[in-house]
Amino acid sequence: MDIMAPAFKSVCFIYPDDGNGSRFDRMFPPLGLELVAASVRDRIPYRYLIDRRFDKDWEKQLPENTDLVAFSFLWDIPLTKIFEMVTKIKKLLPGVTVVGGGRFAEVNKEALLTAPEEERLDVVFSGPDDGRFRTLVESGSPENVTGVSFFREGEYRATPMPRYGPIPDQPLPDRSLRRARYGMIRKDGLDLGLATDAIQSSRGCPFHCAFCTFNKDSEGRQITYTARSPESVADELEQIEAPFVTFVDDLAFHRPDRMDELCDVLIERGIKKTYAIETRINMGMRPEIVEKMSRVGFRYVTFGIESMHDHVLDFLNKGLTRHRIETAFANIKHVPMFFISNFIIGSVGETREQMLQIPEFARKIGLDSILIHPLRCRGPEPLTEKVLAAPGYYIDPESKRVYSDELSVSDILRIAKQIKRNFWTPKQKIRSALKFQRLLKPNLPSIAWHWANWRLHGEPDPWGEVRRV
Ligand code: B12
Repeated sequence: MDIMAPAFKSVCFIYPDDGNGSRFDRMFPPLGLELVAASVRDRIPYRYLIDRRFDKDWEKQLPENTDLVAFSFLWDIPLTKIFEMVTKIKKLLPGVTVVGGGRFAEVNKEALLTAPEEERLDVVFSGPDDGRFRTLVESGSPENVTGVSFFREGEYRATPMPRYGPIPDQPLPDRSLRRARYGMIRKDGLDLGLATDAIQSSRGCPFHCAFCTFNKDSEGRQITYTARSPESVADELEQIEAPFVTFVDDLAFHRPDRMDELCDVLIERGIKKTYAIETRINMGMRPEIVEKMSRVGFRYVTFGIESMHDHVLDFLNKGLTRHRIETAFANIKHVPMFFISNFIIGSVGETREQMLQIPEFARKIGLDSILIHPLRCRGPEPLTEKVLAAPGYYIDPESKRVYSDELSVSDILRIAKQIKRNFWTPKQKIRSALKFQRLLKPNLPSIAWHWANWRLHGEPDPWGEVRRV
């Protein structure tokens, strides 16, 4: 029997420009939308993806027959910018259905759906897609889809949010929709000539760090950690052409045995690339796996240590102690990997002197680079209450940074700069640069060529014309 025709025939996926995002933001493809697009590959005859970081003339690129537009909003973007885009789309494509997903859309769903008709979205998805976009495409009606919000008969409505299930092994993101080159391209136009890609091999995190805003869903439920099978991760890596791949998992090394299996599969299939991951220091408890990972290509590891003072680790609810951090690093310091760590400064009870001890500690345990973040209370995490309950501590309403009677926001920013200066001594710069060169083997002549090209042709508009593949 023939399955029913889908309710839509041409979908255009739109990934917004991220304005003042990170310097190397073109390293990351619109993976979430590519997954959503893959889920309807066999159901929608015409699919098109606009990445506004590259596609400047996006209005002109909207295919004429589009009857469904799907946006992904992962982080803050002024709502007015969204409304402007929707208004344009609705004018250009009368009768079109506009839907959105991603964390920012989820948090702002009510505002996005109750705006005046010409600028509002029609449906907002909360949580990971996991096949629900396909259900909408097939049935045409949001009532049949779980975890979505919409506006009907003058009322804002929402269907019940399902529990996050396990992260699916299939489909793999549809990379065939790409027209832009993703790689180490700096916002000011400097192209380092290294193609990059990203993969999500697990999602969720079982820990309860006080500052974390993303390990819970919009109803406050912890997002259970689940991981894809090593085979499915290897299948995807096999399809990826870029030599440098970032795992966007919140916690890439949570199950050491699975990581061990993944390494075995990669060795068996001869898949050789350079990988970047982010994880906790529990990696240090299984040094034999870490050594294998390094052989396979895992070379760039970012940890969330946050602090080396037990009272601060306790305040941040990190579930770590200084002793444990030191033991973990002592076990893996020798492994050829580039180690970076995040540190948070300005926690309740942390003094200026304690913050300034970071560089020495970081060098001692063997870190090659550090990232310093002034503490911020950004959302519905338990931290805000803890900070406000501490006498003499406050939250800056604009930046959400924590400050105190002792240390103002600018004092803390100054300390952050001082920490970086103290860490990056000339000797440290040379040591880290040499290690980076040895492990990641950047193609120096190619970088020099790109740099010279960039200098000669002036600094091009970073958001301007880009070469197409
Ligand atoms: C790559 C990345 C970046 C890159 C982005 C490059 C770029 N411009 O695209 C860089 C490094 C530049 C970056 C920067 C920042 N990032 Co970031 N980033 C990520 C990261 C690691 C991966 C995104 C990804 O590919 N995920 C994998 C895909 C498969 O998941 P997904 O995109 O969420 O899509 C799924 C669902 O959301 C949903 N979905 C999404 N869109 C849609 C659309 C439809 C129609 C449907 C049906 C479903 C749907 O279905 C998808 C499949 O299941 C995530 C963490 C993470 N693991 O997700 C953080 C994350 C998105 N970033 C985050 C943050 C906070 C930032 C920064 C603000 C950090 C900072 N302080 O500067 C900046 C903001 C940049 C800016 N412009 O302002 C937060 C967002 C938190 C939040 N909103 O609550 C996250 C979640 C990280 C975190 N754990 O804190 N980031």
